[in-house]
Amino acid sequence: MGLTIAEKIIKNHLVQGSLERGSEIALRIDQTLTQDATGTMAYLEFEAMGTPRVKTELSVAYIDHNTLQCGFENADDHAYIRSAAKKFGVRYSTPGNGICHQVHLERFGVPGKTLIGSDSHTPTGGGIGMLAIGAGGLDVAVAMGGGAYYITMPKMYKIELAGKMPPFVTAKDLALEALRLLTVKGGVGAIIEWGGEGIKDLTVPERATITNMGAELGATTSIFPSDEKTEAFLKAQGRGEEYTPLCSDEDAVYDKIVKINLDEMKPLIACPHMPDRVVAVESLCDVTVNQVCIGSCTNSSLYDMLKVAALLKGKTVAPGVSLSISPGSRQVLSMLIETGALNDMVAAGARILECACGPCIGMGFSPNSGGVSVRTFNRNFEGRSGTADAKVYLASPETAVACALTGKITDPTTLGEAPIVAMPESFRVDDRGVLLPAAPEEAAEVEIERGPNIGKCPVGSALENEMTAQVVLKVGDDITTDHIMPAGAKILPYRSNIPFLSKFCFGAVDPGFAERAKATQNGVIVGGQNYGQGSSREHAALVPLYLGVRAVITKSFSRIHRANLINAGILPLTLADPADYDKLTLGEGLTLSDLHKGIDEGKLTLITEKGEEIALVADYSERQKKILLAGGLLPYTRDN
Ligand code: MIC
Ligand code: SF4
Repeated sequence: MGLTIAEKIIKNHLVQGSLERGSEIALRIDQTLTQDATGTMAYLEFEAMGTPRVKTELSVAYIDHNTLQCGFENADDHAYIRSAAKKFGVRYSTPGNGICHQVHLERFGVPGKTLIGSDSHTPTGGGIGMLAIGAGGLDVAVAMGGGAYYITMPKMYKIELAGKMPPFVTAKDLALEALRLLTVKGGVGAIIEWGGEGIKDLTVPERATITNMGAELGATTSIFPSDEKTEAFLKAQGRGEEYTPLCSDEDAVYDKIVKINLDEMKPLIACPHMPDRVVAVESLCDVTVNQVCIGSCTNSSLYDMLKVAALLKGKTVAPGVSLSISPGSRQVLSMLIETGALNDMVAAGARILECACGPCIGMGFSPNSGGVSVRTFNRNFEGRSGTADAKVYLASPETAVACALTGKITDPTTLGEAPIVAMPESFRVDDRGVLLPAAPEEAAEVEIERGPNIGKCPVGSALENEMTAQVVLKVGDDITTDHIMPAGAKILPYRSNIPFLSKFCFGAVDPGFAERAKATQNGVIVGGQNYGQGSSREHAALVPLYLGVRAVITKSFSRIHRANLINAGILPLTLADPADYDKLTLGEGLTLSDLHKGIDEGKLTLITEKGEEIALVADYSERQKKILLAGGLLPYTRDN
């Protein structure tokens, strides 16, 4: 039987298990990345494991999320990460050097290698033919220490492109089309390979836009072949020797094949507040726009920025519209300066922001009350922008410019000729923004800088055999990690201060939750479908752990969040019959007996205060069972 691209990479990195889909596999990890919002905790966890140096081929710590420094907190986190990176053998990408996924693609991504990152958009690396997967910080810490990364062998999906994209239809529209067809749950448990004639023309940055938003489909990762376009990109980055061709076999087997005819595509836009609420831009033309934001790890490449500059050249942003542009990396920014493109943006009225995540994670640039913001980003969850009642739409850079120029949601095809931008033969390579770690023989002398903002990671305790608990929260479908543990400028600086963060847990959903859960100390959360989608932040598990949450019972979970709950020692359980969701009520007492046997057998029975019995699925691998019994991955790793 032939193999898919992902299966070939997995086969080369398998340390345990087989290619049988649905079984647990362990992978050798070549590269890791962290960013600053998840990185502080990840390096604290790495320290707690007691390994002196990373064992990967390459590990990079990026500073890109918490770049607003309104007090000492973020700067303290950066100093901690910089010193930990220096000591443990990790490269440190300085603030201002760029967004982790953009910089990693430019400078470090290698076809055929494995990468895990403590950020859900790590699959961006699939654009260059890597097997790149988002994970919780603790999983990344384990991989840095040389441990394998465990996942369920995913199903294999293929999206086949035929035809040619019409003018003003872009890679972003393709990512949105995939979301329209498959929804935010459509990729769960699968790796999506993009193929067909239609991919031949797509450059690496365009492919990376598409693999980036595979995260919104819930996919384990997405991947493109490594071909002439990949080779050209690597050569232009001065890394031609890192190229290897990679494609799937003719007779590779897919669980699902989706076909998209590019000729029929139109510019698309995702409406508030979910990335899969996708419609044609032309259907929304009367909506007034207050703000436009261009950038993020989805659309901040030089390719995107040059198109934006060409469309803005000689024009003026509509009165009343605030346009921000954040180039993805210092390489992109300096090339925009060199080519004069930056001036075209500035002259048109754009507000140029730092090369960082910025508005995407609510780090500044929150819209006005009830405002409409059109963004080239990947997520438009309610409240994520920092303004609770803002309406955020997601679109391509071309559509974003059209909206900025007219002040209304506007189909970019009305702008006239589509800009044609060529990829440069060589990028401006300057790696001074990445600091190298200390040599191994000097590492012992490096002092770790621990300012007052650097806290500790909470650790769970061994699982008892009987649990009496109480439903402390009941929520519906599609709860995101932004609901569970919000981000934004006010809270992000406290990612290593779990007691402080806990005050905001589920704040926008139920302001009384944190106090109630903390007082109960044996809480159960009840959720609907796709619970925990979105970010990889393990804080969405660590904070509930701190608040005494012992189990989460849902109709279904997102992959990374479920793994984070297990790592934290919280039981993720699913309802054997989803209709039983209606039987569980807030405040109700619950009993789970014979837990150890139930976990071993994969099924548990819950007894409610009313005396009803509810069957639960406790479907864990042998390793996950041991982790849960030990009270989480840290105690498990320590004990083993
Ligand atoms: C996000 O886009 O939500 C983030 C911020 O990049 C997160 C990571 C985090 O919460 O720190 C992600 O996608 O994993
Ligand atoms: Fe940063 Fe936004 Fe990308 Fe997350 S999605 S890594 S916040 S740019």
